[in-house]
Amino acid sequence: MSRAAERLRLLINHLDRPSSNIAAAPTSAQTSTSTSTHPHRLRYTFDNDLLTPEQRLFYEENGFILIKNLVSEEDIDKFRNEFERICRQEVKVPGLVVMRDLAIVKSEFVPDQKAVSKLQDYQEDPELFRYCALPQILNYVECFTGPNIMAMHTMLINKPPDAGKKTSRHPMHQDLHYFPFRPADKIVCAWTAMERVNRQNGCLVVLPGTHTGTLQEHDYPEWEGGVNKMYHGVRGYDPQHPRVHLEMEKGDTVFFHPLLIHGSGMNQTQGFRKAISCHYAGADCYYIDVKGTTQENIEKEVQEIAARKYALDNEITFTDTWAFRGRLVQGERISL
Ligand SMILES: O=C(O)CCC(=O)C(=O)O
Repeated sequence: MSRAAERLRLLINHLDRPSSNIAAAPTSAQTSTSTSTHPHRLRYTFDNDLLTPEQRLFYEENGFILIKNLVSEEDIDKFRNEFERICRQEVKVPGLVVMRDLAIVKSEFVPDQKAVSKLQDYQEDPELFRYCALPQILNYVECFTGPNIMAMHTMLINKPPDAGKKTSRHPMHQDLHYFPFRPADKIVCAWTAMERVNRQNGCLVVLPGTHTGTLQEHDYPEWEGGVNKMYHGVRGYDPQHPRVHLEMEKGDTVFFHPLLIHGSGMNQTQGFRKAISCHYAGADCYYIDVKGTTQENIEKEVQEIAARKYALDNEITFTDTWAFRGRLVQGERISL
């Protein structure tokens, strides 16, 4: 047995014991949460010789892993530049959805590009889409999805300075709520900080270990200042669950499971907090019918938006909206 395999065997044995004292710490706070005494073997990761046994164990237990300094400054500056060009309307990207913060869009005093809180579906922008195909990102993604990889959902998030209504917060949620494909364990999000992110400018907040649970009901939270479009929040999670604030430097990247409960805080600075992200899925994932499930509400909302956007009376199914956006980034397109 190789040394790595031997280490892995020892770590797996360790998983057979209660895991409350694991504190592999690429993050800013206490991470371990599992109180289960049942063994949960390596279910969430594949071995492609990139993740160390400790990193695999960390993801298995916590549902995320943070990799420092993964994307170069040069690339991030190019993505920022492209974002600014899009905001100035110097480039028109087919299918791109430009989202505006609820509070800022109502203000008469903010120049247009400053009102952009998120670009969604940038897959037709060659410069931004380069992010999704960066080899160093895909090497990690493969540990979760396997070798055939689809980029399913792309975003550049430009969290604005909060205008006093707390609308810059992103409610706690599970990304799987938005996805009509499975299995969840072969889906992963890569989220890269485009500058230093911390608690002041609204870094990501995660509830470690929640990826081992099930998909919960989501809906718009009842926030006094209102909630941005499509920002559904998870109902009924445990507010006492330990939280980790993912403070990151420019280029650091976190990979996380689609059942992991996460959100982000208010931006209390005057700057725009930028991050670029992509959700990947194994190309052998399959679509499911969400009728009769907790995802019916998001299906309805997405279909209404798609019908308006493409002027097609409900002819577009929820599945179509994903099949149409998905792009192969490695290997072979199979069932997505
Ligand atoms: O970048 C953020 O603030 C949160 C992003 C996020 O969780 C999402 O868009 O699903």
